[in-house]
Amino acid sequence: RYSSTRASPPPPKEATIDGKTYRIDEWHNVPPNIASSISRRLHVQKDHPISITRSIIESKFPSPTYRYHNHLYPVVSTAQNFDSLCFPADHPGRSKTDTYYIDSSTVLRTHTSAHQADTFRANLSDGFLISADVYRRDAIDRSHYPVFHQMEGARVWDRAKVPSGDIAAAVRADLARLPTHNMTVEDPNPTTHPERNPQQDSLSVEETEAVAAHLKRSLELVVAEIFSRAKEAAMATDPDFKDEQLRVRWIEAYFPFTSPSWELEILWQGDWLEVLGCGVVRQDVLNRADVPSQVGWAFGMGLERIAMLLFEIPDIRLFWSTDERFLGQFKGLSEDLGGLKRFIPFSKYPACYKDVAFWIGSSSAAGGGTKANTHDFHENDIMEIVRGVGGDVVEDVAKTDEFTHPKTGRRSLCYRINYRSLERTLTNEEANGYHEQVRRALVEKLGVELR
Ligand code: FA5
Ligand code: MG
Repeated sequence: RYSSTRASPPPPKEATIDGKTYRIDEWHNVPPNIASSISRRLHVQKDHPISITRSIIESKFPSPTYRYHNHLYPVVSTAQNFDSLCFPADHPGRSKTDTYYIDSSTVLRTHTSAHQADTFRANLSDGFLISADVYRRDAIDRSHYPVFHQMEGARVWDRAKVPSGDIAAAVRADLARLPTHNMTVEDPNPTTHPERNPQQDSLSVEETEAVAAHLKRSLELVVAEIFSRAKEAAMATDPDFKDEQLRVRWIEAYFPFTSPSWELEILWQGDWLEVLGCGVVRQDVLNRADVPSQVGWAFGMGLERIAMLLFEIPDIRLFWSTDERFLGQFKGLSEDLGGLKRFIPFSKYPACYKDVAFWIGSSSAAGGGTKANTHDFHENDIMEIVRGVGGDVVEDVAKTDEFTHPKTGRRSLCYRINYRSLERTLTNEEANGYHEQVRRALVEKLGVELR
């Protein structure tokens, strides 16, 4: 029934995305549900929690030292998204399994860092914040979504402009001008480590220490602000609210465009939630952006993750809801950031779990034929198929079983899909309808054999 030899129509040569027409090639992999989210621009939508979160963070990076950019277009070149940031040619982030390609040299930005080099090159201010929608083929769960929002921040100092060319002294002076906070932050690692988190040759130990300290303080001030507002919001909603001990920690990280690098994690509802990545900007990035005399830091923060903490929003899909029961809870906040309240979930509708199990890899069984099933796909392909069929009705997709048949050597996978609308109870027939389409799409698009 699902013969893989069936002739398929010739692929189209162009695609329309957000009203613009693009030439496409065999790299094109942007599904319609992803393309249609470009027009939403939640980070600048009045009274939307992502936009409110952005404003609160912006208030901790004052103008004119920092300049804000909130309208950069999401279609960028691979040169902007990867090359300008020193991604090696074989970096997995470049693969079609992780990134949405318009054509072989044009992508939907996977991070706001895609605009770092251009913004450094324009050299309009000592610092900048870029907030925008970003796109990634990724897992599906309550803190991951294929479209989300990031805020990029950066601060530079120019060797040619600081007094006596002393960057370390200039950075320390700026650090001394920053406010302090009284939050406990776990930071067990040394600033640099020769193998795990090396210092750059172009900077002295002193300079690296100063830039790292300014970076960490700046970001801790954001977290302290979010925590204090989250507490206010919680108390406004629940006068008996008990303040829990919040835990925040710095861990070592790796990015091709910063060194040393870190991530900041917050313990939230029992799990460590990664909220941002950051580091000392690689001199190569600044050199390629024609500002070789500058030194500085950069970070990239997940706005949904911060908004979830701030308002206690339990599921990342809610940000895309147009239901008044969601949006109505944030009305007027753009004008009065002081009046934050916790989000009150509308009742949680029942979950509907459905399993799908299938064989992948070649089969020598059925009819003694030698026809091979392809198994040339990535778990993200499964996620995308499920999301393509069920949209936001899919809460979660998880692999529940995997084994290799001892005789045939074929692999079997089983996934459990949770169908649950945020807005109403799904009937079993509806869930079965989605599930049947998912099963069919897995066969048609991935060539698996259902069990
Ligand atoms: C980056 O994207 C780097 N560009 C960050 C950076 C910028 C590092 C500048 C150094 C200098 P990462 O892939 O870890 O890093 O993503 C950054 C943040 O985005 C994460 O910490 C998380 O908060 C958020 N994030 C990542 N993937 C998702 C997702 N699928 N859904 C929601 N939020 C996500
Ligand atoms: Mg990360």
